[in-house]
Amino acid sequence: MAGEPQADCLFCKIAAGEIPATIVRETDTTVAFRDIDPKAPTHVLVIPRAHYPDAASLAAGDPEASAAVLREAGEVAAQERVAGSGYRIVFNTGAGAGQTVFHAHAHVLGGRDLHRLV
Ligand code: DGP
Repeated sequence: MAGEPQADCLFCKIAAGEIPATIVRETDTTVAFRDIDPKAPTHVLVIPRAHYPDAASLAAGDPEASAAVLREAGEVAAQERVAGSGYRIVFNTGAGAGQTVFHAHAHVLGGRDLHRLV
């Protein structure tokens, strides 16, 4: 069923506490944790607890969780003190765009000059 945890999903396991991660924020519907391979001083992933393979399917299947992910991305930026200098919220969607984990997630990137980040 749409949104149900998937046994073979890395980020479902992080959301369930079965795999350790450096968690920076949690809500009833989202978890935010530091990326294992950071591309900026602040590089946090925000995921919905519900399993959807990418941001578009999340938005279609659970608009409230989709909005919560965006809201939490902003809260992470404020908490990490990068909101004032500017930051990026990135949703890689599809393998051709660099998506490697097929559980919807927002990258929150900040703390350095991001003009040349594609
Ligand atoms: P993407 O390529 O957009 O699917 O982003 C997946 C990100 O997930 C990538 O930047 C690395 C990160 N990542 C992969 N495995 C782990 C893990 O086990 N723990 C954490 N914290 N991050 C992970």
